[in-house]
Amino acid sequence: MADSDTRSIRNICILAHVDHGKTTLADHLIASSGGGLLHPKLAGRLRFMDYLDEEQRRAITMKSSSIALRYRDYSVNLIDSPGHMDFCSEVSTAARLSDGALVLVDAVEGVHIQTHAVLRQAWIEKLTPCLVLNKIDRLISELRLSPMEAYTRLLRIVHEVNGIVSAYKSEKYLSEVDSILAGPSGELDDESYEFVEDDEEDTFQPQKGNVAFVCALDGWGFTVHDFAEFYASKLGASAAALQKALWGPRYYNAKSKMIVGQKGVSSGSKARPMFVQFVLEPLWQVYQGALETDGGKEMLEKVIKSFNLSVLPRELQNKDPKVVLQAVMSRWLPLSEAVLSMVVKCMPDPTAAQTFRIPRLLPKREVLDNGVDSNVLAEAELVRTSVEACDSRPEAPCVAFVSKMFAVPMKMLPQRGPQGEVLNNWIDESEDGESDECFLAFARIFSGVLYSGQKIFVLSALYDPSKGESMQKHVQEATLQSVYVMMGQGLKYVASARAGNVVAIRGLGHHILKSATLSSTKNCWPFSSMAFQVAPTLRVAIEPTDPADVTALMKGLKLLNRADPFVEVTVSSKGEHVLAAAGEVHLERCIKDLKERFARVSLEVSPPLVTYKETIEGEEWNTLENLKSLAESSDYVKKTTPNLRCDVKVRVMTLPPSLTKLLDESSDLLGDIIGGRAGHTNKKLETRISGSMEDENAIETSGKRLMDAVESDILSRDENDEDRAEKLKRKWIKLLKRIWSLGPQQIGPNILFTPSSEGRDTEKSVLIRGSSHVSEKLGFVDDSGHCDTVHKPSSESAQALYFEAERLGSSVVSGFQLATAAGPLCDEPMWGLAFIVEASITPAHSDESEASQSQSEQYDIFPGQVMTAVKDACRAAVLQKKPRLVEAMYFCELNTSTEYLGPMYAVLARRRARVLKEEMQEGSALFTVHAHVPVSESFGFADELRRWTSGAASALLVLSHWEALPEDPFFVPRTEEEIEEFGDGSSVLPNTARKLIDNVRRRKGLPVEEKVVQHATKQRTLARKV
Ligand SMILES: Nc1nc2c(ncn2[C@@H]2O[C@H](COP(=O)(O)OP(=O)(O)OP(=O)(O)O)[C@@H](O)[C@H]2O)c(=O)[nH]1
Ligand SMILES: [Mg+2]
Repeated sequence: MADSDTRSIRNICILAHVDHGKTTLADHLIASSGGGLLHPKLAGRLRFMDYLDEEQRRAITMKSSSIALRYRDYSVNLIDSPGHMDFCSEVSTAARLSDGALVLVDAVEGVHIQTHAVLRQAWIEKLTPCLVLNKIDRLISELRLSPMEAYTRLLRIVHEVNGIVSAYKSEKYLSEVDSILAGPSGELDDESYEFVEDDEEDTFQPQKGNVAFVCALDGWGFTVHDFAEFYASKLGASAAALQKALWGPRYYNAKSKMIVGQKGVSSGSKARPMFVQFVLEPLWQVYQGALETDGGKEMLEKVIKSFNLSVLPRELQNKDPKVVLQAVMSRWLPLSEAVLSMVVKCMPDPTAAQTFRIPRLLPKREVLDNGVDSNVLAEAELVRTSVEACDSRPEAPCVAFVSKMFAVPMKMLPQRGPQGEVLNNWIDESEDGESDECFLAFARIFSGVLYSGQKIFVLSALYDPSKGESMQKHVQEATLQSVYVMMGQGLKYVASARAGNVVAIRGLGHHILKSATLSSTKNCWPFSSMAFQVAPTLRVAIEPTDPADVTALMKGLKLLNRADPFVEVTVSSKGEHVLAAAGEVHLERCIKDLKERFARVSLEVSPPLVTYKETIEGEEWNTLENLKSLAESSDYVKKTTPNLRCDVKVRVMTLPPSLTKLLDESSDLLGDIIGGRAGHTNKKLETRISGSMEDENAIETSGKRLMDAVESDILSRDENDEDRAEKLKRKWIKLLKRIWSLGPQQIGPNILFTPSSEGRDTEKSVLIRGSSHVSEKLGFVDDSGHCDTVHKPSSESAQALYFEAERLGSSVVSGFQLATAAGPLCDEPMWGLAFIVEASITPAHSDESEASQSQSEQYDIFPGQVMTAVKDACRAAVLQKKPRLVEAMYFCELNTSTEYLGPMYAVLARRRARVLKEEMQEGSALFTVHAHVPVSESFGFADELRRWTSGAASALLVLSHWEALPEDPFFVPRTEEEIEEFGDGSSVLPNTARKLIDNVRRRKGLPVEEKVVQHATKQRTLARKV
């Protein structure tokens, strides 16, 4: 094959929000160019790419899969992707392997959350996008818009999509995403319009031919180019000039036969933009003629005649006007022709694409170490150059990227090769020889030629060729068993495949868990990791119904983990197998796969494990007096160790909210800086570039960000009183110099401050001071010397006590860690709290018997006692200060038509949702509602919504933030008014917070205070009747 072959390849994916019609569009492309795989009659209804049973049953796509099409002289690898939020990881895997993206938008529903997400994905992966506005038919027959109204709507969507892309271009996208998630102020439309004012040219311009208007269901579609060609001869203008005029405010002056701008039309005239006049109006006439007026076949016949369409008379006589309409329209404006010619024209071939995608795929690496073999680096550079050039010669280094592994049943593998030879399929690659599943790698070849039987290196994302032998564990050698071209579910065996192609590879099941780089040489950098939109959040514990099946379950989980790029399988501290999925639909499919394919045992699935946090009510951080009194006030909890040698006093208050949020979000980075959570930070290490320069920057910026967070909170509260705000700020700066530890796990959103150093030590008692070492690491204090200024006692016994106090510092920290890891309400981690622990120790009593003293020294139980005392005191302090439960919240976007608004609100109310914004979509009867829904209430939410609104409402959930429940879980009526309102408390039902707490406690096997006899009076009545 010559180089021209690479030039005639297009690798494209279809991306969109759920249900906007991706798979339906794919059907038509397959029917026309798939070599007879799909009969045109079935196109749009079969949903060929949704070949899994579960996908057909639910009518949504759940995985991305590829199919090789042939259009004219081009070979097009088409990847259909899912639009549901639960499967967004599959969008990442699809985008990595493609060069172009068809971004679909439903013309009725417009831009949605997932549209933003896929545009972002395409932008990150440097794909060339084309816009496809689908479901144009709904504008005519469902919304009954006039052509002019429809035009305004389409214009708006194109505008909006351009706005989103240009926001990414100007790198403002992060703040924009935040504003959507923030909800109430997220007036997205206005903002995105602003971005359009950018000097940059719009990405999507119908007059340039990269926007198609289609109806995937009926199989028709067009770009402006198609109409320009048609009218060119009629109007006597050049097609190129017409194409430019067929979008935007361009008008046709019939008298002068001129195309004029806005100024050229008199205000009173009924002039419509040319797009309306020449494109939409004829369409509307055909549709309305066919569907509405009885026997209105004239319009259709006119079209058939003027375009010389070959429609069979049999089709025209069909009783169903929709069928007739479809037959005519799909011949007049064939969908696949419109879309594929746009793809071929506007999207780059692999050679062109790889030259500009290379910075994203294989970023240039600076090797600092001089001791590296220059040959290695030279070869790595050579490999990079051949990827950049998409070198498809056999002698070029072979490089491919595997974006996911997927399992297919053994029986699906082709039995025969292209010449009819029998293929050796039965080399069993599964560990124990029992599995009927075969793992294939979904890969794109970026350079060289890949062939069956080839020996190749599998590089993990952490591999570094310059490090030589020490990198052994990140590189493996594998032999490729077979290479296949994918045809949806089917696989076609090929002996070899060249650069620029998308293939499935067998033989890597043991070597790759999720993704990897393949290379014929070890001297090659791994491709950069893919970007995922969210992390798996829904967790359940799984156990086999029959305990004897536990090995099968473990094996099944291992297979599942490999087959699904987005599942996380872990073992909890209690020894349960915990499965984390992206959402309910995803989870359900995972369980089904486990039961039916991978483990084949019956399973018990726990209710979702929702995590909560615990905090206290109040804004003490915001009042000067409280900050001051933190050291002195009598508002503390005191505990004494059993040997009476240590008194622990604990005070607690809340942290400013922004500080809490920041601590929580930057836990990975803080972990690196503080060096606390070794082992947990792997994820970060992968992407982190080591080197002292970066480290120092990171420290400086994270320190500064903490300060800024506090400051912004202070300013937001004390706008009017600058003096007070300034004082408060100074106080906080001082306080931040005293951070002893963060917790839980050394990096959580809770802070332990060192006790104020003013306390005096005496012969009889010494304070455990601790050190502000976290503040030092964050660069808030320069040296640790300030502790030494404390006057040290002189006598020998007092000095011994002093050293003991120093040693006991770590016990205080451990106590704090334990307390923040498990709060008093239901053993969930604490959230946003500041603790000050004053623990002072006294000398051992001299009258203690020698024996007991030597015993306690031998086992040294004192540090343990201090730790327990600190832990108990911290927990007690929280209980004393109005404890509150904190729960995770989803941001939820709902769409429904007006008549189902009532039932939808009813469902929202039952789910404790808080509505943020509701608005009617312009020009339609659709309502969009934004709300916050607690994660704990979200299970079964989508199903309930569907049931109550007869499927008319749809909802999408994205994890948003943590929020404290305002209710007091221990509420009992006390004041007179409360007693008047609630009675003496015997009939008060537990409030939501209490119910949630009790549920968690029950799950964890903690004691729950419950009344065994709920309604004693009722029981008495029963008894009397007997
Ligand atoms: N009226 C109308 N309906 C359409 C059109 N295109 C698709 N649909 C319908 O929209 C629904 C969703 O279509 P799919 O192709 O499954 O959507 P999808 O984007 O693949 O959905 P996911 O893969 O689940 O994200 C189906 O009921 C289609 O029949 C269209 O042009 N007009
Ligand atoms: Mg689909």
